[in-house]
Amino acid sequence: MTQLFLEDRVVVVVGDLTRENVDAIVNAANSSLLGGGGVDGAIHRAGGPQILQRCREIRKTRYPDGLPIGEAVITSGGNLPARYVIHTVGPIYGNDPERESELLAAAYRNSLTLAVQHALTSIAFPSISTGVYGYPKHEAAAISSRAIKEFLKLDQSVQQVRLVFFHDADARVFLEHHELE
Ligand code: AR6
Repeated sequence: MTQLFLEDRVVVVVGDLTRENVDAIVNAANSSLLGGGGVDGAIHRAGGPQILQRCREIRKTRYPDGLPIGEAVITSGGNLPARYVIHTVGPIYGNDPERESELLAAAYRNSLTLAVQHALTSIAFPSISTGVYGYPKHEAAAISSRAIKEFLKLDQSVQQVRLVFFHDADARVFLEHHELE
C-alpha cells in the first residue's frame, strides 16, 4: 500500500523504517537519547554503535538534562541506508493533556526544520508517540498530518516526506484520519 499526497511530497507506506533509503529517518526516542524499545531499539540495532556514541556526546554537551519533548537533534545514520538519524521525543499520552497535541506537532516540525537546516530533501517518519507512549493513533494522524502540511506549505526544499507505518492497520487508521487534503 503506497499513497501519495500534497503533489507527491508526502508518501504513506507500510514497512520497516530502518530500511528506508532517505536522507534522514526520524527516531521516536526518549529524552535520555540512550536507546529504548520500539522503533528506537530497531534503529540502534540496525545502525550500530556510532549513533549511540554521538547521542552520548550530545547529552554531555548540549542536553545534559536530556532532550526536551518536542525538540530534535541529528546524528549520522551509522550503518543504516539513511545518511542521518534525527532523534526527537514525542509526548507520553496523558502526562500533559493541555500541551500534548502541540508537543507532538513540535516533534514533527522541529525534525523537519533540522532536515532543512542540513539541506536534506527526503525524510522518513515513524508514527511518533503511538507505541509505548500511548498516543491514540487517530488523534496522532490528524496532528502529525496537519503539522507536516503546514510545514511543507512554507518550505520548498523538502521533496519527500515518507510516513512509515509498521502495520497495515496503522496505515489504514492514518488514511482515515489524516488532514493532508
Ligand atoms: N519501523 C516503523 N515503525 C515502527 C518500527 C519500525 N521498525 N518499530 C516500531 N514501529 P514506539 P513511542 C512503530 O513505541 O510511542 C521507545 O522505547 C510502532 O508500531 O517505537 O514514541 C523509546 O526509547 C508505533 O506505531 O515509540 C521511548 O522510550 C511507532 O513506531 C518510547 O519507546 C512508535 O512506537 C517512545 O515511544
